[in-house]
Amino acid sequence: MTAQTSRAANDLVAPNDLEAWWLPFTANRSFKQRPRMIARAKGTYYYTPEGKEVIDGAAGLWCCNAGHNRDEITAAIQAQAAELDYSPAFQFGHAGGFAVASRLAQLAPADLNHVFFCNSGSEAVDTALKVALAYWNVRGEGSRTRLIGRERGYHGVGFGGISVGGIVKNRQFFGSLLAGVDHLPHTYNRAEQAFTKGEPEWGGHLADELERIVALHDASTIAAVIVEPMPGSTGVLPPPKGYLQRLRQICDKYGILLIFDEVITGFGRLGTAFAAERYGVIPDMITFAKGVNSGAVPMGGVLVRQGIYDAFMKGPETTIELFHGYTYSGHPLACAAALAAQDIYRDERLFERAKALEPVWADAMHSLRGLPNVLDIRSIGLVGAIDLASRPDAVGARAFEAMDRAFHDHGLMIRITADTIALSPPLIITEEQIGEIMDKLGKVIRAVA
Ligand code: PXG
Repeated sequence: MTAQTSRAANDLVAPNDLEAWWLPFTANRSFKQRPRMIARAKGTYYYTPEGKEVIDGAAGLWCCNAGHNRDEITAAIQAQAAELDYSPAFQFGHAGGFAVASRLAQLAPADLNHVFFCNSGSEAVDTALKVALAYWNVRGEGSRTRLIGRERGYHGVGFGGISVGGIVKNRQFFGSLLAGVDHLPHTYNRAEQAFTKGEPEWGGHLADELERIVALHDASTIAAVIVEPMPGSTGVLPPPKGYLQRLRQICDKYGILLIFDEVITGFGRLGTAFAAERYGVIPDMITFAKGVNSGAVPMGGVLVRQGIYDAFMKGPETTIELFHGYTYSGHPLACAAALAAQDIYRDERLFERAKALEPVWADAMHSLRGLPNVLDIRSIGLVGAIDLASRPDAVGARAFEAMDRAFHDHGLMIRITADTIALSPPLIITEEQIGEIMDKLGKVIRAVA
């Protein structure tokens, strides 16, 4: 590697060995036979090492909400690296961290006004679950240890996250997970909801399943309920009308904390800063990551309500109040990127833009109805999904081929899960580019028929 150490990684136009990097959530052997390589990006487009343009239908992995390689974010990261590369967050602080925390507190609804920083959505989820458990301890209700997640939930890959999560493959290989976890049923029902734009009418009553879980375990054993307001990874499942409101009511009735995992829905994806705002439901904690700095530097965190923070601020003032944190909590480069990204969101009114484009996006997505094997199309905000019929005895094969062909043959990047194609473009996308994505996707769906 010595000859190459002074060269930027993306200068390696033709890497000669793809073996060493064990790619995450990837079919490694097939990738290494036919790699999908990205060399650079700008705005709504990626470029391959050969210079071919690929339109980004997924905002990276649902994170580059302001588009790629924004000059303002690049400049902020460069300036910060030259000024203060790193400073510890245990017992010390730096201005950028406080600035981002204040900014997010202002952006979040109600009194969700304290921020605990970490470096990913997975860490954000595990942090929120630990804060919930510790909160009940400091409140003198240590019997509240049970955590309630939901089927088809994705809360990252930490042991806490996969325990409350509801994806079989993410759980089945990893032992006994956390004890004392239960799950709500998911809210998707194709027979009742197929081809709905936005929130489906059917399914609000499923929140009442929480009553059943409380009746089984007793509220005095339940610490928190965690849900994505709109599950993204498992195929974009907009919440049925009234569902989240009902969940909040039941949590209030029994004094259970409600955590919204907004790692995908945060920062404009549904046309508001947070989904909590779209639905008028105030959770006790919000987890975020991804879009907080438009995916430019790893960053995540948890927004907590005043009352939760206050509950910990007791005892001698030199005592550590929460035994939790990460070396890179509030990393200066991540903070600099976050401030720049938040400026872009505000100045370009990107959350409002997502809201204004929602009907255009919905019509464009649903224009693919009737193509071969399309079983359902869902859309909400600037996100959507298409369920394709699986090939006999080969779940996932059709969508995998669609993803591969989209990239190689049509210059389009999409996300897939089983035989579902998911789209979540950067919020800067134009109507013309929405047309480009749908045109290409239509060709892809026909090609894999
Ligand atoms: N919670 C939610 C709701 C997420 O969507 C995480 C937690 C974990 O975040 P980290 O930063 O630890 O990956 C996520 C992540 C996909 C896809 O295409 C989705 C995610 C990540 C990668 C791919 O479905 N979501």
